[in-house]
Amino acid sequence: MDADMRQVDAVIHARLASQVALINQIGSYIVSAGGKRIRPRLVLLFARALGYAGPAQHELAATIEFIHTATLLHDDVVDESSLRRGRATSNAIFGNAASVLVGDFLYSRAFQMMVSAGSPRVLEVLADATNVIAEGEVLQLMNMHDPDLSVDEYLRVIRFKTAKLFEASARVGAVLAGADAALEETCATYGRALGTAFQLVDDLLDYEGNSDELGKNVGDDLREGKPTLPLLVAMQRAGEAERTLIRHAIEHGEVERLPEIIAIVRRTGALEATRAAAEHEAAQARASIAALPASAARTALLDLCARAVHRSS
Ligand code: GRG
Repeated sequence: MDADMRQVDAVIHARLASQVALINQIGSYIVSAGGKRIRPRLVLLFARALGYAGPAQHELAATIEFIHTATLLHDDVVDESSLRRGRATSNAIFGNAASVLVGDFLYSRAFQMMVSAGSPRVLEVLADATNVIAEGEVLQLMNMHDPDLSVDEYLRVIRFKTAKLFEASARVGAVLAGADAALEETCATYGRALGTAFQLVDDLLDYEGNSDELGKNVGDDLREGKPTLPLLVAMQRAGEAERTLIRHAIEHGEVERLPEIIAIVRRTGALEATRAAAEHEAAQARASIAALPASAARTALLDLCARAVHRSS
């Protein structure tokens, strides 16, 4: 697997190349900062779990990492974030315009790569996924500063903005291996549940985590007035005065009272509730692939479920 991931990295570096210097500079800045490479790993693991060992997997795994990287560049501009992968964000260093445009380069390069892979089904999966991710971001924008957001609406956003690319990664691995529609759906169910668990933990780490380990600033969600599950649960469980404080912070994006809000979130058990929701999704992911033939790849997919929930970065 490590050798395969090195091949994916080689494709990433090769396909990053452009005749435009600033693209090379920003592209290698964000790519060399690393990242966990979970989505390309999913492509390889599903391909392998279903018996595929052909050459297209590295190219398509890299394609998905490019789509992911493009969304990060755009997201950091939208969120005005200053720290990502333990470094100053690209927007902080090179500015918003350059970040958005290099995101466009990576996104369109990903489409060149998937077209050359020559599978209409892969094209369809990735075109649909990127469209849903964009819908998720717009939905999230519409939900900003809304303390009355329902848990269902919150879950809809995370299934769109995050779980969809996990789902697409699993589907692409399955398509490569020639899976029929039912087997592709099995893999998609895993990806959707794992991606949902992953974002739930992302949202909890924004309150529980530590910026050094996370590589990004904690408290960013509150600063932006994002009503994530830790806050929604804390509001349900807190008394009147504390609920008013959280509502006000969501409405106005107040970060000054972050320590008080973290204390309420902790005391009401909202972090445990968020982790329990993530555990529930991870269990669904595990259950969905229980019937796949036993293999090292399937074991790695099962392990990934635990790692998605019990992580600090
Ligand atoms: C360019 C298709 C396209 C859409 C733009 C801005 C936007 C619309 C989408 C943003 C979607 C987004 C960033 C969702 C959050 C997903 C998430 C949890 C990112 C962090 O993933 P990790 O932890 O990152 O896997 P690393 O750094 O490990 O790669």
